[in-house]
Amino acid sequence: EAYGQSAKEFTTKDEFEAEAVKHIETTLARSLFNCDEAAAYAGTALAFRDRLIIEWNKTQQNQTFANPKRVYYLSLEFLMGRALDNAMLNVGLKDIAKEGLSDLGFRMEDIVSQERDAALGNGGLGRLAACFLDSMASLNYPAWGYGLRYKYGIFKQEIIDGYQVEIPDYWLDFNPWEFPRHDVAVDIQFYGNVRKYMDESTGKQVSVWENGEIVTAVAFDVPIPGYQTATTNNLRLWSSKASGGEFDFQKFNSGDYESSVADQQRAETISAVLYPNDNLDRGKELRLKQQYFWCAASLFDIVRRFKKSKKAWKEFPSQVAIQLNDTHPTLAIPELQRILVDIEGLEWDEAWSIVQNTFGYTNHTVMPEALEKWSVPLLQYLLPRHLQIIYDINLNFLQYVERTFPKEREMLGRVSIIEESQPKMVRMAYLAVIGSHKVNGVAELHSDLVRTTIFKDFVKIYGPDKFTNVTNGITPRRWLHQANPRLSDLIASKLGGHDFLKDLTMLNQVEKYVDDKAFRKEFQEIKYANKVRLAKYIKDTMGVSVNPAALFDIQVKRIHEYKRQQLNIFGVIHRYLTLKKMSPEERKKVTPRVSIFGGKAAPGYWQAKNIIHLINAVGKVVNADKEIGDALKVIFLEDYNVSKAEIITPASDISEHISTAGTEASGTSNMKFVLNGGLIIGTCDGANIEITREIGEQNIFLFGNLAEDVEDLRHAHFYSEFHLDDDLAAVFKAIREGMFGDAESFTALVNSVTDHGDYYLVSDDFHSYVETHKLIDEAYQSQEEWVTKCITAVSRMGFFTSDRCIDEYAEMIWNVEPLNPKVNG
Ligand code: 26W
Repeated sequence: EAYGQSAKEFTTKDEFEAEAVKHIETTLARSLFNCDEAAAYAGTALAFRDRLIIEWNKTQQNQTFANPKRVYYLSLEFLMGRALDNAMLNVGLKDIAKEGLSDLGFRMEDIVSQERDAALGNGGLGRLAACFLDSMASLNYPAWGYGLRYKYGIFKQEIIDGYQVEIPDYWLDFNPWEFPRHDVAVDIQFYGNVRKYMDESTGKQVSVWENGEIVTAVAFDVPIPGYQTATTNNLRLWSSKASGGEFDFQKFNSGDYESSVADQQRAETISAVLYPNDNLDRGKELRLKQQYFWCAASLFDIVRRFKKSKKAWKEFPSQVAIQLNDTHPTLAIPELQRILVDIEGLEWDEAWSIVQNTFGYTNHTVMPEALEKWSVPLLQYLLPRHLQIIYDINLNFLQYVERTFPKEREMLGRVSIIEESQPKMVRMAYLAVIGSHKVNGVAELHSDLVRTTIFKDFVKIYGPDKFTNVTNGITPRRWLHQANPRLSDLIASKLGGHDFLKDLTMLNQVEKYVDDKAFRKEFQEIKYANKVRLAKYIKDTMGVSVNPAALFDIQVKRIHEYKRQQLNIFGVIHRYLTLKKMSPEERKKVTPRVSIFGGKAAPGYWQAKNIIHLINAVGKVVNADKEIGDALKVIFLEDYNVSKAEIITPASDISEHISTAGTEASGTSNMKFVLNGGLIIGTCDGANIEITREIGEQNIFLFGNLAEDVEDLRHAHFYSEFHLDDDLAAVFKAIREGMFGDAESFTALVNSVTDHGDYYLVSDDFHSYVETHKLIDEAYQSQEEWVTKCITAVSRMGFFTSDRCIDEYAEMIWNVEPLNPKVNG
């Protein structure tokens, strides 16, 4: 009610203008005479927000009335990016808004880019959650997202003198897309002790968790509109505040003002900042507090909603499906058991069967350093009752294993939730497996590795059916239609409209036009225009001119040794050395390249920061080398995020997905690049394998060793004599001799390959990588064949929509159905 009272559903340009102007003049209290782009953005956003609210309220009413089984997607990260463009496209009134803004003297792109990214995530896992929300709404699933409302999202990255510098991302000063629900507040307990007593009337032992510290969770709701449907779902983000209002008034009145403020700040710290580690578990107490705070608030909300229906507890799993996005929300398992047993008074076994039938767990990584473990002493201190429940879950489980496999006693230590280390640790992935009815990986190879490595024993214990695969997908609304409207419209012109955005398998009809001259020309022109746009962005932000006719070679993702940006930059250095040896005539014949990098390193990940430094140092030398000119440019784009990805993704000729085989669970940007008419160079890893199967191996550049050989190769680095590939040795020599400045700062990076076992197998894959890049240069020379590959690949990407993915989850894991959005006002 703070933002004006009437929520008119505008449908024409004039009505839109009237709404936007009304918001600018009244909600923002600004005169149209000094309406700048920020105000125009705010007015537009508020006008569209009004539209969303109407649909949102109807959807929630409809869901309450029909009371179907709902999906709850628990994710500590939602990497949403911007909301306005998405809202306009989903509502279907972007063109009207564009004309209206133009009347007011603004360009749509300028207005849309006023919005700050909602960057509540690190990388793949967080962006996947955002794509899933889009698909669940677009397919009319009654679904809720639950997350944390971080005050600071992922840090902003600046590159200063070639080094990453982190700037806090305070993003909430104007956020029209969230609605505080001060009436939806849940008190969450930490610390304290457990008192046990015998209930005389029932003869049952009762546990009471008491004397803890209370923090209040307040809900902030974000509407999630589906594409061309009335369904508008809800993303509920929890914010922490001190319980009992602003201050503890007792302390305040007794003169202890400081400690009253300190309590308040301590409470607010819980939802203050997103942990910026990707694929690394550091076991920090505040992170555990975040996890419990969010799980407990979400479960309270879910249970409260269920209880309104007055159904019996055994119906709970028929009404509620909860998906755990990695192990981060695993505490929801003992928390639901605690609610059912300690608060609702159910028998342990009945409660446990409800728990198991409610949860599904998605694993996103098999790398040991990313698997969460919490120390027993920390859990004992912070969540004493949960630790007891975890021990009881473990006892029951181990007794079952012992009964079932009496001859395999050595298995017990391996599968125990408790690792017998010093201190003892709780293995969250095992708890997640034991507490769920389905466990899935995110691409076929990854799901195979899940079954054969980290959860091998559990496959034996539970049978193979508990473990399954759901290959990741991406929303074509944001990643094709919004990021690349011209390509979307070209496809629509051949397919009789934009229906393919709701059924991406229709893309296969594009293959008919692969030899159509006009279609090919238009396709090429679109790619070129997207490259011109990126070139302009590079010029504007970095002052470097790049030739849009050069081959754009892009690697944008979190910086991590397993993703091997170091392999890429070593390859670039090799290219530079090769060019330097050539005569000017020879050099003119090579395919000109622009090597583009982007991505953040976790602030404490020193080696990743070295990689960023090397890329920037190489860029500085190469880009200033007059002899080289357009033949090679090296760009590190600052602060890679979702909205930048929308500019970068459509502009690639080649993108790099070159992780050590068996380490990248799926990858999702690989799908985005191919859908946008770029080819990829990649290892046989994650979803690259399924992309190859779909688009054909003549349309992808695969290289490198296979996952099945990785173990032996690592072993060989330690036990056989090591001889470095000549080309890679020359690259290292150039680095050591200071060709890119300060040789010493790159020593560790080089040594990780030469002296420390080359864990990521850079040297093993280098030759094959360089040879494959030569094939790419050649292929790019014959543009006709290149375009054929690109168009063919696009037409075969239908499988990788997150709509397919969500339908698979709904059918195999959640057992939920879409709910028709009745438009009944
Ligand atoms: C505990 C620290 C931590 C934080 C984040 C550990 C692990 C993570 C994530 C699971 C990392 C992540 O984003 N994984 C990526 O998930 C994507 C979506 O499934 C996959 O496409 C990527 O391959 C995978 O790296």
